[in-house]
Order: sequence, then C-alpha cells, then structure tokens
Amino acid sequence: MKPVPPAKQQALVARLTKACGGGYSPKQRRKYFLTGPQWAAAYEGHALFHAPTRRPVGYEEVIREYGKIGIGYWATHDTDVIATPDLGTARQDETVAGIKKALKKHGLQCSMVTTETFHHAVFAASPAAEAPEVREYSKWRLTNTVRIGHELGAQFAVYWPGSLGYQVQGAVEETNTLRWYAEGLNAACEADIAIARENGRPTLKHCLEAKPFEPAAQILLPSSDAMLAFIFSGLLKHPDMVGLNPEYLHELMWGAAVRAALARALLCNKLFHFDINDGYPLKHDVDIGVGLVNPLDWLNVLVMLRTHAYNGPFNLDYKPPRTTSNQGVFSVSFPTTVDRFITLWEMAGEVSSDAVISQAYEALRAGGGGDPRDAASLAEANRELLTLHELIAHRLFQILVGAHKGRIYSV
Ligand code: XUL
Ligand code: MN
Ligand code: MN
Repeated sequence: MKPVPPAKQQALVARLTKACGGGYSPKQRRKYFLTGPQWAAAYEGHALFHAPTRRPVGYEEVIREYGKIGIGYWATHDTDVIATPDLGTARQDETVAGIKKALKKHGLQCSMVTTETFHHAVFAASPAAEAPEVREYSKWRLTNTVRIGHELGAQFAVYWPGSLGYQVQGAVEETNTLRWYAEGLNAACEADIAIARENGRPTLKHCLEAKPFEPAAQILLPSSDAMLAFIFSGLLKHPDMVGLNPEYLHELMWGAAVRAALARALLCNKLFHFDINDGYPLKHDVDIGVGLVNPLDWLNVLVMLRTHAYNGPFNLDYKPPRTTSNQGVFSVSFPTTVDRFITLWEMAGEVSSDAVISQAYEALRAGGGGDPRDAASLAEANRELLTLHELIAHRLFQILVGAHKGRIYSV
C-alpha cells in the first residue's frame, strides 16, 4: 500500500469507523447516565515522560462535541475551566455563565464538580498541609467549588486526595493529616447545606475517590475501603452526605477484585458515583477505554450493578491514548467507549435473564441437602452441584462472545 497522505487520513479513519458498524445513536446514548469529564476530552497526551500530542481544547468545544455524540452530562475540576488566579473573581462568574450557556445550547447538564487539590504548587504538601493558612485556602477552594456546582445545577462533588500522603516516611504525622483533611470536607458540607438552603436546592452528594499511588508515593486513603473507614470514623460532621466515587482502574491498581470492592461500598449504601475505564492490575493509572482490557470482568461488574439497581453516574474518566488525534478524540475515543459501555450494560441485562445462569444459581441456593452437623455428608451432598460454578463462568464467556445466540466458529 502507498503512504496515506495526511489530507486523506481523517477520511480513512471515518470509513473504517463506519465499517465497524454497531454504533448507537446520540438519542440512544443519552438514555444512560453517562458523564463526560472536561479533563478527559481535553487531555493532551502529556505525562512525566510524554510531551503533549494534541492541541488544547476549551469547554465550548468539549460540550459541543459531547452533545453531538450523545453524552448527556458534563463534569469538571474548577481549574479545568478557570485559571487558579481567577478563582473567586468576576472572571469565574463570566466562565460559569459561559458554561451554562454552552450546556443549554448543546442539551447537556452539569452532573459533577471537583476541586483540583493536587496540581498547583500550593498543594505540594497536600490540601491538609501543616500550615494552617494552606488549610484555610483548601477550605475556600472546596467551598468555592460547591458554590460553582450549585450554580451549574450539579448533583455531585468529587474529591480525589491524590496528594494526601508523602514521598518520605516520617515527614508527616498521619493522624493529624487525616483530621485536617476531614476539616476540609466538613467545611465543604457545611457550605453546601447553607448554599442549598439559600437556593432551594438539594445538597450535593460528596464522593471520595481513592487511588493507591500517584502522584504521592504513599497515600493516606489508598482504597475505597480505607475511605469507608474514614467516612465512619467519627471525624466527619455529616457522614450521611459523604460516599464513594470508586474508579474501576484505581481498584485494579492495588490488585483488588473490582466487583468485591463495589460490593463492600454497596453494603454500606455508599456507592454514589463510579468512574469507568480499564487498565492493568498493579500498574499505573493508564485510564484506557472501558472494556478494552478486561471485557469479561466489566460484564461481571455491570451484572452486579444492575442486580443492585445502581442508578448513579458512570463517569468516563478515560484518557484517549496519545496516538489518537484531536479529531479522533471525538470521532473514535468517546463514541466507541460509550458504545462498548452500552453493549456491556445491555449484555449484563441478558446475563440477569439468562435461563442457564438463573437455573444454576437457583440450584446452588437450594443446595444438595445433607446433614448440617456432618462435614463429609455435606461435601458429598453438594459435590456435583458445585460444578455449576465453572459452568456459570463458561456461560458468561458465551454471552460475551455471542455464543448464547448461536454464534459459532467453524473448525
Ligand atoms: C485521577 C483521577 C481524577 C479524579 C478527579 O486519577 O481519577 O481525574 O477522577 O479528580
Ligand atoms: Mn484513573
Ligand atoms: Mn477518576
């Protein structure tokens, strides 16, 4: 094949994307509570060892393109859209007004706001630093974000304390740092109660998001479970307002079974929000698109969430690869990740109503009888029944590849 000249490359990608088929319409995509983060679409492909590969994009372009794709909700960090020195000034008001206009024009709603407490040098020692003035500033930043959230009509506020930790042991006293961090959240919840009352709106749902490492080497709240303990520790004044925003990959990063982590959050009624992506266990936060690495695990995760009637947002916290162009972010990255999510979600519905799986579950729950005081008799009574565990896993694989609908490969 001859080289493909740059002027013809977009048309080639468009032709092959179309050839993939199976895409959902924007109208169908809008039926799901899918939220598109400003930072995900605006990610320029940069990292510690990577120069950017894409040009910057502002909120107008992101909101417009999400609207075209059919992503019905938008989320942002404060500093994704307002430069740090402009926070709390008339320029913030102008930007918030501009965002409202863009959301209305393209038929989106703002679902979530979050405060950047990890990038700016002021947070070098975390938002819960030793210096009281830094902590005052953090409280102001969190409450300012809550105010922006109410102005934009958001329902959720997310907190990712990625710099709440240390590189060198012994430098910070962990119990103090955690108490100070709780004070910040308390300030945000109290401000929320007051602003919600002023505006006749419900309070926001405040969601903690854990990641086991990055950017700090050791993180004080590294997992969703650590955060559950923190919520119930007595340090929070409004624990009822605070829940979790687990991220699929962040749980894999410490080697967890994502379904089990979600189960623990569900049992505590704290699964408020879910960041969706994919990646590899015990590695870095690569934020690959949903289902590109672990489709079977993703199917199982969605079966669990459907079973428990999870109705919170699915936040596309995904980094389009740096090999994808600006055009590709909106023509390939977001539509395909959304469509894989929808496919897996609908497939999870098929799992729930699959006759083989439901009969297997029913039989397992009925058990094989036997004497409850006699281990040998119990083992014998259930021996053949327990083969169903493996059969269920096989059936899930069949559903994933469409074999349950007669799709076969000839040999
Ligand atoms: C970082 C991460 C963040 C949070 C919001 O790994 O996931 O984008 O979701 O700050
Ligand atoms: Mn991530
Ligand atoms: Mn996230």
